[in-house]
Amino acid sequence: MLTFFKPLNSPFAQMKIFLLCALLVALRSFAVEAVVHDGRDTGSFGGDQKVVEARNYQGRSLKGEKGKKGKKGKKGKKGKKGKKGKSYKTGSGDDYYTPTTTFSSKSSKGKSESYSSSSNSDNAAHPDSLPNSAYRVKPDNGATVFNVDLGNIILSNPLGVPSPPRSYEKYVLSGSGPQAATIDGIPVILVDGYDEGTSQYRVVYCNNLNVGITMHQHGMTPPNNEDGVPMISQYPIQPNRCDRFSFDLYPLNFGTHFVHSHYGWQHERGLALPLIVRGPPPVTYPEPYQDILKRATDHVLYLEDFGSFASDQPDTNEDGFNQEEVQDVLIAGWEEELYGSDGAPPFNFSFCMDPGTDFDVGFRYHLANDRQMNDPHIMRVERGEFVRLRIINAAAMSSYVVQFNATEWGRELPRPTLVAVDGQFTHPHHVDEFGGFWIGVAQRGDVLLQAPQTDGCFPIFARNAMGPLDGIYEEPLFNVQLQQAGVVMCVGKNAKPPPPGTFGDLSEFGEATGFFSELDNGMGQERALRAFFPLEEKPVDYEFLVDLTGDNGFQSINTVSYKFYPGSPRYYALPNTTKSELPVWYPNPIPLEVESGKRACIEIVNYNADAHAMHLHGHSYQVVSIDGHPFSGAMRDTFMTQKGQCGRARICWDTDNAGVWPFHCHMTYHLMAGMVTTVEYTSVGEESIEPWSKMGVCDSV
Ligand SMILES: [Cu+2]
Repeated sequence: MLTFFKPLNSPFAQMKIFLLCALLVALRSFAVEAVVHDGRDTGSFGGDQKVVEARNYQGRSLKGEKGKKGKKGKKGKKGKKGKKGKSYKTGSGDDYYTPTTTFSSKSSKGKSESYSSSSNSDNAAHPDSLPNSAYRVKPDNGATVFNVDLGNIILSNPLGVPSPPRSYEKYVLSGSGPQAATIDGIPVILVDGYDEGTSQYRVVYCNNLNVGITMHQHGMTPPNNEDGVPMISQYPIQPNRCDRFSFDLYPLNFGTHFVHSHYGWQHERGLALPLIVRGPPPVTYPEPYQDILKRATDHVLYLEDFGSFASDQPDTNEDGFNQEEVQDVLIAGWEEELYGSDGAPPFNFSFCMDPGTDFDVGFRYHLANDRQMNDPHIMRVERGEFVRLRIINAAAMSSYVVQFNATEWGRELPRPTLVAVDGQFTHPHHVDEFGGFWIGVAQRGDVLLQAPQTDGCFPIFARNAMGPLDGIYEEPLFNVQLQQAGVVMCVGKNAKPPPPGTFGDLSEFGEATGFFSELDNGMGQERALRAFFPLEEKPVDYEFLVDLTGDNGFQSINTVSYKFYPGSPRYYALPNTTKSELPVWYPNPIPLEVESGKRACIEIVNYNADAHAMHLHGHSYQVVSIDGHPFSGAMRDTFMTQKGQCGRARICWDTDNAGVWPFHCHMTYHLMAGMVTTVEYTSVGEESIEPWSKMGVCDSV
């Protein structure tokens, strides 16, 4: 399985591969030019020279330059058979097929994405600029295919203000095949896992947009080259091409996850969907929950925020598709503080800020299962039916508290009970203990319910966990009663769903306490959760300190802002490098380096006024202490920090999945501003790894 890490035997062979890659890259650029002249705008392109320079830089090994030994020259791509690298093929013949869905007329209109309207020129050379040809990988028999298109969503009542419905552009996914399903009105990737033997994730994504995409299986633990991060683990899937993701699933992968693009702003623009791996509950799980898990029906509560705007300029991003405009407003504000203005001195962001009472970014809409609360999805269940409600927070910036408003629940399970977070079992936890289930950005939670024994309809609300408002915002901009989404559960055949508008607000709830601060309920819940399968006792091999520094958007980790491709290196701290010398994409200057088979821990310290949803790719970690108080907390892939005051949390994991794995804030505007680092394996057993070597330069041409 790890053969693709194997180094080539001779430096001469490596050189040949490198030269071949450089040649192919150069040829590719000519083809791209032809596409541009054809009038199709598929992004930004640059000359051959710049593209090859970027490759050279990559191949040169930053680590080697820093004086670390034994890692140079392991760049070729070898033996990655059966992996998704195969999917970019050229030529003709049986390997290719014409998709059954045609290009949507919208997606070929030439609307292209840009990533920062003020810095597009920095991205002139896009190494992922491949010719836009009609080649597609042929799915295996029985593979599931998901098409990515540009569609529309019709919404009304922005911020609760009655208004005529209006249409917004939003990415949509539609699938067919054994792992495609529709649950509660939305498309879902649904995989059956088995206790004995492995099952396989086998999904082909077809890109019908005119811009590259990547697809990240959030919460999965695949081989590194199936991770879906642009230019770290894969080339973006080019327009009118498909890419296959195929990897084994194990019992620890059973659970509730989601898939989202890791490219630019695409996730916030709707390029995401639920991923559910079903499987039997642990045989040791306590009763009656184990039995109820076997009998429960799967339902989905899928949360998104939509229509971002800069909070102090509410008219930004009016079409819902111009996140760059919001980011530019934020950056201008942060830079003013950073460099000082109007006689104010420059602000030092590396000290412990007080918890923020406001948000940089607001949202006009909160959606549950693609719908607003004034016209919610109706979830039909039988009297006394057991429901496993799989809650997914796919929002860009918003955290929620999910409240279950039935006055009485079933007899065998009289209280809604949390059994898993982030796809990992916890000890059963009654969610009413903290006033609902608190779910941070990118987190998931599985709540067991038993429907009441009498007919009726009741809402399940997800309220934006905004924090104390302190009268900062005027209604209706941040009317807390309207900052919510939800579904309506209707029990029994005779229950009549409410007319649209009936559940447009939630009249009864207390002060909108925040998720994040010292005494808030989200943090209370985190402290109360206990992993059902905690890490084994083991000495710690790596202790990392990760300081979240910077203002609400001048985001950095240990004072370095790193960005994923194609974000421009607007903020950076590559040692001894000026901006003009940077290639368009470059290795993380300060990764967290580990070897395989070890125990690693990170102490996260949040200097920042805002909270952050810290997500590690490719692993589950355990929350083992908060503010210095040790406990056997939940296994997670995303931890929501406290706001400000240098709140601390410690997470630990086993280094059992080699590769280059991002560790980043999942809140879109923080991520895009650079709150990213990487965990990089330096060896697998006896072999050393050159990070960046495994992406497969040649595979993609
Ligand atoms: Cu953040």
